[in-house]
Amino acid sequence: MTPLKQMPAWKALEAHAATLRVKHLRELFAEDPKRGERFNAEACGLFLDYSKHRITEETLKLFAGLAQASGLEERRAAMFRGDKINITENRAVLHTALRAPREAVIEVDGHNVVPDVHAVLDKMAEFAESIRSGAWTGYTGKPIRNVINIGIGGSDLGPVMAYEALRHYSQRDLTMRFVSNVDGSDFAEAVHGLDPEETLFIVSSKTFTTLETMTNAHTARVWALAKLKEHAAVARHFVAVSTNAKEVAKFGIDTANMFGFWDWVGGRYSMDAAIGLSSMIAIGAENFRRMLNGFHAMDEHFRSAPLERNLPFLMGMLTVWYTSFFGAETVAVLPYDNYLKRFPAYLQQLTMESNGKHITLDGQHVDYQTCPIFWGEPGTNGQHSFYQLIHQGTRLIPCDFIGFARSLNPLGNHHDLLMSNIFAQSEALAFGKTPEQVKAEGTADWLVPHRTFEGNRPSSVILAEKMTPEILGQLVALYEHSVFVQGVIWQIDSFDQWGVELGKVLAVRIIPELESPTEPELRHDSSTNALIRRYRRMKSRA
Ligand code: G6Q
Repeated sequence: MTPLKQMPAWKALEAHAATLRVKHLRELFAEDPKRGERFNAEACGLFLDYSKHRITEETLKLFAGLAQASGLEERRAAMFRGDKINITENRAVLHTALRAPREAVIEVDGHNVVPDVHAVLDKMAEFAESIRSGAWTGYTGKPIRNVINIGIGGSDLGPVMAYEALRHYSQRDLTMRFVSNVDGSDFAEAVHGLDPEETLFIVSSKTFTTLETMTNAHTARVWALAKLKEHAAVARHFVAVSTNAKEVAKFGIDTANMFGFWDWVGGRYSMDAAIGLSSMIAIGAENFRRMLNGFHAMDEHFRSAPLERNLPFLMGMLTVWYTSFFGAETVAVLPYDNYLKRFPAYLQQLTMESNGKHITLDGQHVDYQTCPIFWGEPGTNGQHSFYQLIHQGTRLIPCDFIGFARSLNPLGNHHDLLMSNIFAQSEALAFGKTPEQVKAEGTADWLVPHRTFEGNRPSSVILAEKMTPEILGQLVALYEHSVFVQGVIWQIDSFDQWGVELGKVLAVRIIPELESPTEPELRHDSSTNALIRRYRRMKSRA
């Protein structure tokens, strides 16, 4: 593989970037007054306005050139085909199979996985409906009223985000809660006020060995059995989502109540696999399928739309563009929809666990930046806090604004007020306010620099008609594939997570040193040793 920076297509983009770094968005709009009507693309139910980016038609051509030189289309085909593109774990990457229609054929090692996917979906649907209808009862015969998902990372962030995003569609007499942190307070608060007789735990863990999840699951069993007494109650109050039947059985969960998935589904790409069981219980099987249809529609768009109209491609390349050629270190994701309040947190894992890497597929250290830091909050709240830095700070922060034409809760003029902020913010970021404009408002000379906005801050606006299960699926798949595009250009494996694996090993080594009744012999560095000693002293004083 030709190293990225030696590719003529990269060099061409680099030279082109030099001409655009000194151009203001005001000039780009002045030279091309209709760009706002042209630099946009639409797919499924999503409309993307990318005209307020520091690009021209030439940039788009060079993006396509780099994609071609990087073999993007072949890599995309390899992913959809089920090739083992996750090379460090020797695994296929087939989250797209999770939402493929029943009749599709996608093979891994000669085996068509689509019937397996649908068998699990059908089993999930049957179970979810039995909980929703009250047909599934707890050990003492009471219907389940509370569902608690225990999982962490990819086994938590997607379910939490999807539950919040689709809460409008959820069955309101079911209480849904999520426990992820090994901090006992997370568990204690999640079960606060709940009756074990009416509570179902979904233990979600691909490996069924993750320390946080297993600790919480054991605590949950103790909590439930304190009231239910009989060990046989576990089978009515615990189900598992996992790929590890052996460990599930060891825990005491009936494997008939285990919902499986496969090693070709990465944790952060698993919210539409069985890891979405809590979502399905909340919104029902029909709405869950609508969400999968949304994912699939975006998959098909990514697979077949020409690059110049391909939303994930455009968004992925824009991230590469600012990261590599404008020194941008972060991307802000700003949903103007309260239901999407956990979307930025979800995207943090999707983007940064996927592309936060510095070794190429060839095993070389990269000599360029890879994944930027993704962050964000629901928009209007952010406007009263960190937007100051986006407007007038010293860093370039490309923004993704996400908004809807219709509110699910139309109240007076709330929605127009909300949406006017998206349009106003992206306009102000791009065009700013010149010293002349500020002076013309009668501002005192000394105040003018403070009240001037340089502008030239790029942003995308993503619009959809209203928040639906389909649209959520499309949005998530849009970012999944955008992450894929970035990973291909940066020549990294977007589908492993050795940094996460490290954390799983390290803490385990220290636990006995914290718990040992006698002073342990510590062999860490002097800082870690001193911290462990101080923690032991403080804890024994308390
Ligand atoms: C995701 C990561 C990681 C994983 C968690 C939980 O891509 O692999 O976030 O999801 O560490 O792992 P388990 O599901 O195995 O408990």
